[in-house]
Amino acid sequence: MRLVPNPVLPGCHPDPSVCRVGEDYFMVTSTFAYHPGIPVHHSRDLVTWRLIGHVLTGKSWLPLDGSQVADGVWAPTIRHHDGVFYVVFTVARDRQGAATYLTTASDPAGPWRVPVPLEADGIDPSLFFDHDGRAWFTAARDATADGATGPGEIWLRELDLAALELVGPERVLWHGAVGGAWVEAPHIYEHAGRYHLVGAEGGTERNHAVTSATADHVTGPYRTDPRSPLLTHRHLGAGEPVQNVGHADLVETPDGESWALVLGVRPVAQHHTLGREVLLVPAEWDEHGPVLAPGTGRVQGVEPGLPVTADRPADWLSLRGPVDAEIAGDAVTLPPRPVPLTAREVPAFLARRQDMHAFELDAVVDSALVGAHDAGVVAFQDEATFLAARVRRGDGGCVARVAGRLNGEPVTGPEVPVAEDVTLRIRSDGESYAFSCVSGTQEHALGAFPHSVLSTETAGGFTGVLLGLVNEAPASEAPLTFRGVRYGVPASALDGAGAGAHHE
Ligand code: 6LW
Repeated sequence: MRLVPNPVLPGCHPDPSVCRVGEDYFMVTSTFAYHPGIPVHHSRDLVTWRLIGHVLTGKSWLPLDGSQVADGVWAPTIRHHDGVFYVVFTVARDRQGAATYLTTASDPAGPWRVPVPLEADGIDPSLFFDHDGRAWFTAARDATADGATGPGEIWLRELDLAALELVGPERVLWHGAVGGAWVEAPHIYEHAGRYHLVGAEGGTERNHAVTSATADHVTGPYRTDPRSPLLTHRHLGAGEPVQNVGHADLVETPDGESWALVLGVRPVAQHHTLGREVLLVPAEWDEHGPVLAPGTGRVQGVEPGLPVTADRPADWLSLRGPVDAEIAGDAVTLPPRPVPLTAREVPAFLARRQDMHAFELDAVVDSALVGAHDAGVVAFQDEATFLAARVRRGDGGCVARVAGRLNGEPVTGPEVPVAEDVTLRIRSDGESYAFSCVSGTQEHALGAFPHSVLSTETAGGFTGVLLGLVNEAPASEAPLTFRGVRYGVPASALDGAGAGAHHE
């Protein structure tokens, strides 16, 4: 088996699901409260993925007003059957499945039809098309088994493909292999006449794991594959560069090789900021079922500092719905909105996933145009945890400063007067976020923070950092253009960036 360079899709792209049509692979991932929802990536080799569209765009978008960042669209599954692409997904509220939807398309790049609700409980819906043409829906929901926490029960019903409705009796298939927490992410596969239910257990943190069960009939009874966990890094210790490995979807190449896409994180000093990323692992089948990462039992191919993604086109995201942004080359114009990043509404915010540990984000603002704006560049984990280098008009002219929240607590840094064009900058070496501004020829440090403050381990949630632009301003203000917007590898270390910001 060749060693693949992992992650194959870096940055916050959790819960990968993949299908193959001929020589083409299509992958979907979770987008929480971000818009547009559910990116569709295409690949010919499972290693290089290119964004071709989104499932939830302006027209079919489900309103996410009021949603916390980590709620919203969770764990889509993509499948192809008889010329039609299917995606099923959950919309979560308060970290629980609240509604399940199904949508279809003839072209995975879109357009996708307006999603239809399915009468289904829980999270992590999936579809399985059997060789007899019947379609089966599975999902994970809370179980009542002793000691279970979170989803703990995988259930199944038939999907009527003409009516797009669940029909027939509901069957509980499985309560997991390793006992306890978060039995989820079910996908059924048929192999050599038997049915294999592959799931995830242990929660999507350090104890995450791939487990499975097997049956002679799609409806069960399913018996746990006693080799479970089939793949986990829970026992490899803190030194292992990839952690939280789980949530697998398997796919076969035209030549009959099997591979799995799984999620995992790449912590730096035990804290991860890039979210859950997509990793590729070889798989094979034996008489008992799937074997993941045969011969090694772990995700390989992760090189520190790689991949470098700066030249990839940005998949720009807004929060909870579209913003009327204009993007022209490296210039981004954001309308004013009086909505702070702390509010569960649609702020004037446009961002891309942080998908490299070390990066530099620059944007130039003409301070003469900054009226009642509070605008800047932001490293955003969620509505309670974000840090921004912002400009606003003070009594004596325009000033730049760090302002944000860490676990809900306001953070502000000292103000630095700026004139005319000002470059706002966030720079990271992977272990810190340093904020600065360049006014004239001088770079001024505005504040630096350890990377851990924006990590999932400290902030909670499970979405990863986004890097972007914000324009908080009364609606009566003019739109603001950020010029020279550049996300890249840092040019040089910033002297003295440690000075400045403090918790209030
Ligand atoms: C996803 C589920 C999970 O639906 O996180 O805890 C959810 N595990 O599998 C969101 O990514």
